[in-house]
Amino acid sequence: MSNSFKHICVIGLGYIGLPTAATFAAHGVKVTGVDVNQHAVDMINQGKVHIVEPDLDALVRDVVAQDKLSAQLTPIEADAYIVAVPTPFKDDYQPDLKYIEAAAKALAPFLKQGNLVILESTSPVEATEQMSAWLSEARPDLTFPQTMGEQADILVAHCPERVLPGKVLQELISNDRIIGGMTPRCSKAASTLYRIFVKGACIETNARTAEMCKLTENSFRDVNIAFANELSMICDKLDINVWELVSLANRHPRVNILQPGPGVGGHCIAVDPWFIVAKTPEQARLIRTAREVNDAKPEWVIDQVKIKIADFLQAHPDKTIRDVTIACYGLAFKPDIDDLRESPALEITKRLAEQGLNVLAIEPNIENLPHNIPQNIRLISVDERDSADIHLILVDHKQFKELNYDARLVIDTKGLQ
Ligand code: SAJ
Repeated sequence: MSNSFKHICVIGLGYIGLPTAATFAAHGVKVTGVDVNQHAVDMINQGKVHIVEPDLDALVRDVVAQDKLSAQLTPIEADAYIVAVPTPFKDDYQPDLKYIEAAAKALAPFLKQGNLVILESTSPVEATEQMSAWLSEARPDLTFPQTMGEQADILVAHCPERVLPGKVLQELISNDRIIGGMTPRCSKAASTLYRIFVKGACIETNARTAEMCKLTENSFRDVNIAFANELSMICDKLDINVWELVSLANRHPRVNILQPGPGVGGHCIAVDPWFIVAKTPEQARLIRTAREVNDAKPEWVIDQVKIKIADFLQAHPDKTIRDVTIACYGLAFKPDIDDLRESPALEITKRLAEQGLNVLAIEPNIENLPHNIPQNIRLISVDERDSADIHLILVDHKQFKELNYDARLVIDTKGLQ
């Protein structure tokens, strides 16, 4: 299929949509980005970014200056649409597709025969078919793959993103891409679109397999991290250094255990496995248990802190809990980034402050603490850490790897000691 994608419309300009829109624009495609957030739209149209991702600011500045990317609040006629909106879960861990529904309803009035609509958001199995059904309801004058197969007017596919925050711009281009069309013709069209910039392989499959593939990748990682986290709690009971254990076990040619930590954060790995559990609760027993193990890890870390506080107070009978100062090393959800969203490190730090401790937060990747956290947390630099009685390592930022922890009361959730 020759490339007939001259103008695309990307709906949702967040951590995935904006880098994708900017990368298409940098490869010569005219891109209209759409977001419901007026602030994001205004920033982008000024050539600025509202999210943090290495090199994204320069890329957006260039493509906006060249008139290749612009942003607005509502969709527009285009050759292809990419939906990259959030897919959270509700209180009962059921997926919430309201943003996909809203995007489908917003773009439907602009559809014309031959258009391709791609769902990029990580989604539960059958979400692509559901999106196509919403489009069809809104446009009874057009035909869609679920009823007309290869003869449909509109092509629909699921092409999940798989990029690692912090390396988005490289991985968008270099990663292999799973292309799940509702029909083979839909897959071919979507492959043609992504080949504009993807240097990895574009591998065609059906929409359900593509949906499940993305959920499987993140569940695989979650289960492996849960295994590591469970080992860390077992090793604590048995007085074994879990990091030494993992590194020794990983010398086996067919063993590759991930690293324990204070819990699993971010917006993907702690969410996506629930989409499998919600669909197949009877079968997804291991996947559910992994989620529960990882979600329970922050509580276990807090219990470890309580044990250390008790030790400290026993050694200092003149002091009470209000005299204890704890330094929390790292607030981000993983090393060497400034992203505090869904971060177990931040959660643990907040919970400790709520218990009345004096909390010093050491987070070299931020300049100010978020507004909504307890007042007794103070942001300090690494050099000021010696005013703390207890040292809690929560993130393996590169700055923390060089420090000496000798002669201090340390709780090390990342194996830096
Ligand atoms: N973590 C550990 N131990 C490890 C590795 C990670 O505790 O050995 C923790 C991290 O500290 C963090 C959480 O897991 O809190 C998630 O971090 P991550 O680096 O594993 O993943 P994300 O959320 O930044 O990105 C993942 C990636 N998925 C996989 O590696 C399978 C990325 O490729 C996906 O595109 C992304 O989710 C997504 O958008 O779904």
